[in-house]
Amino acid sequence: MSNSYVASITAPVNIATLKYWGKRDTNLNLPTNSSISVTLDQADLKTTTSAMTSAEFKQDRLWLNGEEDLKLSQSKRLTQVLASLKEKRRLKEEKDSSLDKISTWFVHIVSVNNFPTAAGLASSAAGFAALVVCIAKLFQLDDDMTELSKIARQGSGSACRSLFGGFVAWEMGVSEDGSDSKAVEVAPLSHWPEMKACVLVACADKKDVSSTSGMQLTVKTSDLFQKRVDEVVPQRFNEMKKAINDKDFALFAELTMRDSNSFHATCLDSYPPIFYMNDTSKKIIKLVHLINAFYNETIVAYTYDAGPNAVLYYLEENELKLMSFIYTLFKDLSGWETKYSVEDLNKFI
Ligand code: 2P0
Repeated sequence: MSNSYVASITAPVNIATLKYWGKRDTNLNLPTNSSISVTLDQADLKTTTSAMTSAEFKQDRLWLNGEEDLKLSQSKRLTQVLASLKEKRRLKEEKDSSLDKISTWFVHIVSVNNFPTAAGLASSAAGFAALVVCIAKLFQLDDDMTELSKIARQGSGSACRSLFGGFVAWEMGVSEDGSDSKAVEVAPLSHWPEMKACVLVACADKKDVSSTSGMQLTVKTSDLFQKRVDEVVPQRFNEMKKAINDKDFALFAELTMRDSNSFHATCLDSYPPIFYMNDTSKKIIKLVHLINAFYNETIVAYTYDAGPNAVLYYLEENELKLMSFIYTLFKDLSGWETKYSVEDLNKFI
């Protein structure tokens, strides 16, 4: 019998291009609509998580970014996720009596983000995805990523999409127990390796309205919300999957920008309204539309999560075209007035 087991893993951030916003079941984290995301390259934004289990440990403990996080270790979601993984390990031990009974031991977890936490850059997505995959590795579970995505989903909805690289769909499912609400791969990154993303940090502070409470307020109070989940998203979900499969950037970009706008419109339509974007975010939106108009081609798309920071999607072949504007203008967006026209952009390149 071993005295301890260890495992380590990294999980990348995913940024939704078709947004999850609204729960039909808050306990199981079941969404009101399906969503799609692109999982960013691991080298850039990621969570690294290590876990150890030992017969000597006296309680489950978690350190987040170097500090022990009492709030998280007492959180219902974390407890639920750990309990589900321990139950899977227990079933495995039941089938194979030669295995150590580590499902009864406590776990110590250390997790580090290499980017601002809770600033609308999907930190909970990478965090819970890393946690679930790390503990599954620690427990030597045989479940595939789609199966594990159902557990990650209970930690944080968007986390289920970070178990896959590339282009990922979270299928909302219809069952009450959540057994069909899971992440599936739409296409691997190798299908469209030219796709690139860049993050423009407009503000790295923590957001003041958490996603969980923000989406509940939207579900309860927004008139626009029902149309979004009944009509807009189901159609967009199929169109976006097709755009990805066809590698149709112009369509992918338009759907992405429209969906970001639609999601933020339901936030603004909540009562009291929720503002995630700031003035810099709005200037970036204006700039992106001007750049596309300047080239007479859609070369870049923006999307915003529950925060003011922009994620821009573009194809590698257009990187120089895009960055010539971004480098010149983003560092001084305070002087950038929204009244600029396409012709004015000539001054900046
Ligand atoms: C998304 N967001 O699809 C959307 C777009 C933010 C805006 O998923 O309550 O942290 O933990 O399930 O996953 C953020 O919500 O919320 C999110 P919970 P989560 O990425």
